Amino acid sequence: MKRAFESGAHRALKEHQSKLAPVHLRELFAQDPGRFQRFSLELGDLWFDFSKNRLTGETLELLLALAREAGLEARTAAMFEGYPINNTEGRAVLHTALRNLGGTPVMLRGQNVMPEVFFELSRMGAFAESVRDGSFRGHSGKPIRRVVNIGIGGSDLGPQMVCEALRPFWKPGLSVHFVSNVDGAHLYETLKVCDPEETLFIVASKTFTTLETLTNANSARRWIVEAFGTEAAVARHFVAVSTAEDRVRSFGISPENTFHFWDWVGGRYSLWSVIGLPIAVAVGLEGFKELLAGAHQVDRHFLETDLSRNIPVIMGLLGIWYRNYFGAPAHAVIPYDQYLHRLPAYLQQADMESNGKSVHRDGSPVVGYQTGPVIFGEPGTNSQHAFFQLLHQGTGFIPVDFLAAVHPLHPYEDHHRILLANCLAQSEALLKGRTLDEVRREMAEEGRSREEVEALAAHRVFEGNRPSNTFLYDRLTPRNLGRLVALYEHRIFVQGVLWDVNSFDQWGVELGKKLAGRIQKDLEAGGAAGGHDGSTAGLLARLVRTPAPE
Ligand code: G6Q
Repeated sequence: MKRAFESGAHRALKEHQSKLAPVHLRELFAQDPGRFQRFSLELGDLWFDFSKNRLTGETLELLLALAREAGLEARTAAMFEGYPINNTEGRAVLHTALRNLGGTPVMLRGQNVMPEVFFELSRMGAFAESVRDGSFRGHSGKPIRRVVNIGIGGSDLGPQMVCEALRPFWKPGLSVHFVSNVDGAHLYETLKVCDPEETLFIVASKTFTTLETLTNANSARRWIVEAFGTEAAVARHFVAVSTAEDRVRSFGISPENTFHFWDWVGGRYSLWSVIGLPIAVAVGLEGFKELLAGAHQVDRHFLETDLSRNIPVIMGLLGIWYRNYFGAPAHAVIPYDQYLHRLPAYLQQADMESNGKSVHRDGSPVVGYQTGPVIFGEPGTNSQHAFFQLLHQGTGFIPVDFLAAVHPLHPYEDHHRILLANCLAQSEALLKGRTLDEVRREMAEEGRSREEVEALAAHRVFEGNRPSNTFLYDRLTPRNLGRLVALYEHRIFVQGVLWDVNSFDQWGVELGKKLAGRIQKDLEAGGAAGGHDGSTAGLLARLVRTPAPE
């Protein structure tokens, strides 16, 4: 099959882009009073408005043709059906099975994976409930009040983002913490607020070989053993989440305290597995299942809805439109929802580790087009006072996703109105901009002198025509959060298919790890063994010669 970017659909899109590029979004809205309805989609109580994009019905048709050229529907089916689409690691990609609560069989190499999925889910759920109701106790008999997840990357960002998002649903008196960085400050500052008698550590590592996680877990283990004066305490203060049972056992965590998942769950797609244990502890098994149910609804929507009304497909195609036809270097995700403050960080990994690739699935180089953009963001309104200047008036444009809840999960309704007003105002400002004439008129009305108007007017012009999507959901419930995360996951998948890259491997993180091992040896030996570039050798020499401060 030809790649999408070698197809007639691609050539047609390039031509179409050159016609549409000079057209302002103001004109598109003026021409079509039904634009908002025409370019909005609904799923449950989630509303997806993509009308503020630089597109017409024809653009959408052409983008859909590009998706068909890429064989999107067949590739989607292959993922859901357990084909080893992660071809460089020879693995299936079946995180969707983890939220398949209806239990329809999901076959992998002739075996239905659902019984083991449900088995681990119920083990995890029972354990989480025993921590929540106080029946699981620490070594000295006290109930657990703090749970510390030790993991990094996919074994940290997902559960952390979800726990933060669902804070209003946490069980009072029980808190979850996340330690990821090998920088000892992370563990040190976390342990300061923990009492060993009431603390449970979850060591979360798919491979159980990750240096950062094992270093933190060993230090936490020492902290427990020193506090209780016996190794026996480890059994009541440590559990593990992993695919590598033997390594967990050698670390000293028993099989009863180990929760399993499988190599067909990618790290950055694993929050739906037992990697979600901190979520289940914080919000309970029912809350966790609601999260799964929301994601499952999106899976069905993605699989069953015609491409033209398929939310993740449209999200993905819009990203392709800006990245590959307008040269947008980045994509901003701005939740006007403080509870989603870790969502941009989570999506940075999910998207950039998945689609930050420069070879095709068959290993041939990607030539002539760009793949994944930079993903970034911060909650609104904070981001307005930080980097929105560039979004409004920088050279080029960066498409933005706005996310907001219709109703808050806190009592301050007046704050919420201000928050929502700002969210809508930003997308409107990006769309409309402000022309030179409008600036002149406004300044004259403010009573500014002609000289002042001439000196400042150009600085106050916003060209507008900058695209955005807006997601509105009723409340940030576990179900809505599940929906949102799954939408972004499938958006990533769609884009990976169109770029023909493997979105499920991450070879790009290997080299740094390998070199860190060598440099660590150099640091321990007090000097470089050679083979480094001049800068690295120079920095290493400074580090080993610099004595510790008194
Ligand atoms: C995610 C990546 C990566 C991984 C971490 C932690 O998709 O593979 O972020 O999750 O390196 O790995 P472990 O869970 O094996 O410790």
